[in-house]
Amino acid sequence: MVSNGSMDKAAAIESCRVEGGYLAVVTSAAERDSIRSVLLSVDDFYVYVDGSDAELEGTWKTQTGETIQNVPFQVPSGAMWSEPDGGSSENCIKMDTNQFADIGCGFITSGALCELKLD
Ligand SMILES: [Ca+2]
Ligand SMILES: [Ca+2]
Repeated sequence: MVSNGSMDKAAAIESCRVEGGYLAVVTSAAERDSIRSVLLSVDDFYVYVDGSDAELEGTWKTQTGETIQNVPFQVPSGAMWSEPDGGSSENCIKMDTNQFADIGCGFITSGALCELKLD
């Protein structure tokens, strides 16, 4: 589900917790694309997902400290740049309608992509 509202990474984590879940981890291009196809109808779809490489640049980890082997970074077709491109200044991950990219953790997005606990 998407928790809507202007939020930085810390607020995104908190909003998922309040909803009874946690920031979603996306681990393949197929998962990314299927989530996106469902969420294209959400206004201003531009959300944080889980992942941080603050500890070791280029190694992405979840909130719980597990390494994400395959972060499905993506740029718009025809783009003149690649992602991730932010080095140590961009240690969080956002997903929007045509990108999956590293961004600064203080960047204000329109929401958070949450996974709800099924218990
Ligand atoms: Ca980084
Ligand atoms: Ca970037």
